[in-house]
Amino acid sequence: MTMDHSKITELSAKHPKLNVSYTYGTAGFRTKADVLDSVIFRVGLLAVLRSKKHAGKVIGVMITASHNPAQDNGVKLVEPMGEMLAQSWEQYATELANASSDDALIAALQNVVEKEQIDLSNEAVVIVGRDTRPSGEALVAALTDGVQALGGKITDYGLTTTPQLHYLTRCLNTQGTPDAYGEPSEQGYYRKLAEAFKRIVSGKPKLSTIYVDAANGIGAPALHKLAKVLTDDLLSVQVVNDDTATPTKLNHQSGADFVKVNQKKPEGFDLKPGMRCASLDGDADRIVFWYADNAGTFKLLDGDKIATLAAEFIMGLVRKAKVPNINVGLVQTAYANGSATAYVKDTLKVPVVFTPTGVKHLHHAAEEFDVGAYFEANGHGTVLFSQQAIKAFHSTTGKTAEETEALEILKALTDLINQTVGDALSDLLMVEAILTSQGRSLADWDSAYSDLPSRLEKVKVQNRLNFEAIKADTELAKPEGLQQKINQQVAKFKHGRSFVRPSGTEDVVRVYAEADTQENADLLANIVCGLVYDQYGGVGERPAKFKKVDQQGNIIA
Ligand code: 16G
Ligand code: MG
Repeated sequence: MTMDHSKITELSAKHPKLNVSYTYGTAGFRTKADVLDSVIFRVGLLAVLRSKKHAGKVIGVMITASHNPAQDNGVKLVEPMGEMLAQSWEQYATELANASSDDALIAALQNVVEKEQIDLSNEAVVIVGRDTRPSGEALVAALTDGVQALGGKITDYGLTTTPQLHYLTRCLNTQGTPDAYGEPSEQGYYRKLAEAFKRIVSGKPKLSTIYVDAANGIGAPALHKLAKVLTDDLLSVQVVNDDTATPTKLNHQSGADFVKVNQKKPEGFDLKPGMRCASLDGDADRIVFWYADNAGTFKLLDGDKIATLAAEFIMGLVRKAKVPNINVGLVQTAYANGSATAYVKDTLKVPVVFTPTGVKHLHHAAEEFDVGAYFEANGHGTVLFSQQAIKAFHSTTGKTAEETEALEILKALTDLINQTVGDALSDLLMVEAILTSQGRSLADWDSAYSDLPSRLEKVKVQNRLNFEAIKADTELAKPEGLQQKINQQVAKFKHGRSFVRPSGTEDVVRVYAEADTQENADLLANIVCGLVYDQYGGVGERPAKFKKVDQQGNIIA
């Protein structure tokens, strides 16, 4: 069987390539929505090939730009078991997106078919979901053309959160098998989570209301629906920032990214001591928690705090249930707070593995453990259970009431926690289930360890690809000399740590700094930003707060 070149050409003509160059990066393709039409069409073509490569298994496509502003959009491919696209295929995605003519496009497709030895007579099935961005619908139409140009079938699931689309993909591919993951529908997703949550919290006193900032995105309607299925007696949720009808409000002064980066509450909250709050991002795959302490000071519980809460709780259950040979591990990135890493290693005595930024890296590292918790500080993460662990939980019989209860909770957690990708709704219920079980407040959870003050900045540079991060993003191999200069500055600060890496989602380099006080963390960040801007190709207006450093490393302004 061969590809129908005339059909590809005919449909491709509806989606002309613009004079823009595209890269399938950490978060798939992500840029201004108005330059994405041809890219999404071509992703449709690639999704068909990926499905054929997997002998007709369903491939997921999610159209979202997460926490980016409303005018952006993007696309990510999802593998049959719900993971992110295999890294070896990212290059094909980039090649297809940049093919400058129909002939080049067909040649690029042919190249994938040959290199991957794809049997074109296989079926191809693609599903698509999108977030609430106004550009989403037209992009789904472009994707549909791409899928049909190669003879694939496509089902549009409409508005979904990113993790729901991952869930649906896995459910469809495992339906009717011993690995069946759940009912492949949005309601099936809510029912699965609600039922698992109930198994953990029933009979325990309900916590006070949790106020969830949904960033005016898809998480808002999803959470409203989940709350309905959960019923009031299990969890009291109030959804704030749920205006999805006003596109400009999406992620505006709200959402997990806003709260984490600015370390302050989002719009729409009259924050009082004792209130329990959380923020989702625009596609509901991140969550952070926050509250005001008795003095009214804003306090953030980020991905690191979620990871340590989960790891500690699950480890305790495994011990109580006396399930043998279960190793628990935690995966972090360079953005993990130094205190979090120390707490995990020294207090919890759980091994920590570091990977570069980006879920695909963390996810695979977590799969190496029986119970692998991975969280980025920004709130994206989940806990993975190996098949062996799940089997062990089911085949172990508790000898005491305590053992039996621990086993029941472990089993429920394997259903409650999304096994495909970090999921804000699932993580919300996981945290609430743990806190309910422990009868614990946010402040008490927070007291496990104190974060070192930190600062995250970004610098616009001529070419961020001149910056090459190594050692799980903790150091730079390029540009020449910069790492030594950073080291020289870091050495001057107590508990100092700083690293620079090129962003995978924005045309900037990111600068992270940590130190003993907020003032020092800010100062270190501004010194490193100044170094990058002044000596390594900064562009645009120079922020006044960036420090100037002479060749000896002394601050001169
Ligand atoms: C994307 C990644 C996230 C990462 C972030 C880094 C996924 C699903 N998301 O949002 O894991 O933390 O990019 O962004 O992989 P940056 O490269 O711009 O700093
Ligand atoms: Mg997101």
